Parts: sequence; structure tokens; C-alpha cells
Amino acid sequence: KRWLIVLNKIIETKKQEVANLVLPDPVQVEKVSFLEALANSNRMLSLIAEVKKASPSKGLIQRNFNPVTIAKAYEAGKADALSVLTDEQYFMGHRAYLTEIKQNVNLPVLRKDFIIDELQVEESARIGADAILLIGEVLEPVHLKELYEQAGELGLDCLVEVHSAETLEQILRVLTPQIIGVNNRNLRTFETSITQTKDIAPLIPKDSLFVSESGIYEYKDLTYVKEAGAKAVLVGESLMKQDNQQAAIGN
Ligand code: IGP
Repeated sequence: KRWLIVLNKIIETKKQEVANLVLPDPVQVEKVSFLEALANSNRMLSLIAEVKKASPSKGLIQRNFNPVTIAKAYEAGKADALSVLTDEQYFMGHRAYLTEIKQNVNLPVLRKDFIIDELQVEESARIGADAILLIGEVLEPVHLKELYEQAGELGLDCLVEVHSAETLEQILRVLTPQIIGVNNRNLRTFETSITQTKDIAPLIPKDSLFVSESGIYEYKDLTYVKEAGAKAVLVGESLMKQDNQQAAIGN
């Protein structure tokens, strides 16, 4: 079971979802700047803490999952921002989770999903997201740029994620994202290795905020990616598996 095959399946499912997508009414929640929260952290590395019930690679991560409880614990532990999975099919997420979290927590929230269409960007704004994920390996650079600009007009920040140096080079020809994430998950093997962050680091423009995503478990992983030049980390599984999320990240 390779990630590329899974990714193709996910994108097929997304296309169907988009074809059937009905835009919800906009919710009234306060916008909080995702970029500023990451830029102004007091931590050694800014922390985006992820609310994730399950994933294709790990299966069910947490039973008795309550998204608002987890989000409040992350807030109490002083995470800088949240990432909330909204994909239902593969990650057992829901767009309602994001809205409920925005209604109960003051941290900026990234919508973690597979965005392939303008309609989903509009949807993200309406459900209360402060930022969205755009995946370099999923979008043509020119389309990525269009979605990025649409998001900007709606007041949403974008985390532009890449798995490889090649993808990043292509994107940089058309766009300099304010926030760039290196996903440490290898697209061919399904495994994560934080060496990916170090390998791609030299290509990150100096004015872009550099996020290291996935496969971060221990303190030494933090020091490693910090040394490599990352300014922020996005951590999901290892936090979701803790009994006490607040204590796990508390400083
Ligand atoms: C978090 P981890 O290994 O800490 O659970 O990883 C996050 O990076 C991962 O969930 C992720 C992801 C994605 C999920 C990165 N990119 C794209 C869904 C879609």
C-alpha cells in the first residue's frame, strides 16, 4: 500500500465530493491570523497542533474522539495554532469539527483537507477556517497559485505543502508562498523521515515561514528540524496519542 496510490484514490473521492458540494451558510466567527500566530510564537519552534482522529497510514489514532476537547487542551497548553482534519472518508474528520472548534477556541485554525477546487476554498471561508492547506503534489503550479490568490482575497492564509524539492522548485517559478511546509512523509514508501526537512531546507526562500510537517515524535526531532532551519512544526499523531495533550505540549 503506497502513499501515491492512496493519494490518487483520495483525489478521486474529492472530485466526487466537489461535484456534490453544497456550500453551507457562512458562520460568524472571529478571524485570527494564522501567519501572525506562527511568526510571533514564544516557543523554540512555533507549534501547529493537529486534531486528527484517524489516517490512512495509522488507522484509528484515538477512540472516544472529541474534537473540541482536544482543541481546548491544545489551547490550554499554549499551542500557537490548530490544524483540523475535515476529510471524512480517509481521516474521519468533518467540516463541522472545524466550525465547533472555532466557536470554542481562540487559536487560528488551518483546514486540513485535499483542496482541488475554488468551491472548497469558498467553503473553507464559510465554515470559519483561518487558513487552508494546498498540496504541491496534488495541484498544477498555476492552479495552486489561483487557489492561493482566491484564499488571500477571502482573508485565508495558505500552508503550501511539498514532499519534494522538485515540486517546490516548480511552485517557486510562479509563486513565493508566505508559508511553506515540508511534509516529511515520503510519497513512495509511506514512511516519514525528518531528513526530508533538512534536504529541502536550502530551497526555502528566506522570507517564507518554514514549517516541518509529520513524523515528529521526540524532543530530538524538534532540535533536528530547528537546526535544519524550520520555524514551526505541525504535529498530529504523537500528540493525539497522549493521555493529556495539555501536559504534552505545556511550557
Ligand atoms: C501531521 P503526524 O505524523 O504528526 O501525524 O503528521 C500532519 O503533518 C499530517 O497529518 C499531514 C496530512 C497532510 C494529513 C501532512 N500533510 C495532508 C492530511 C493531508
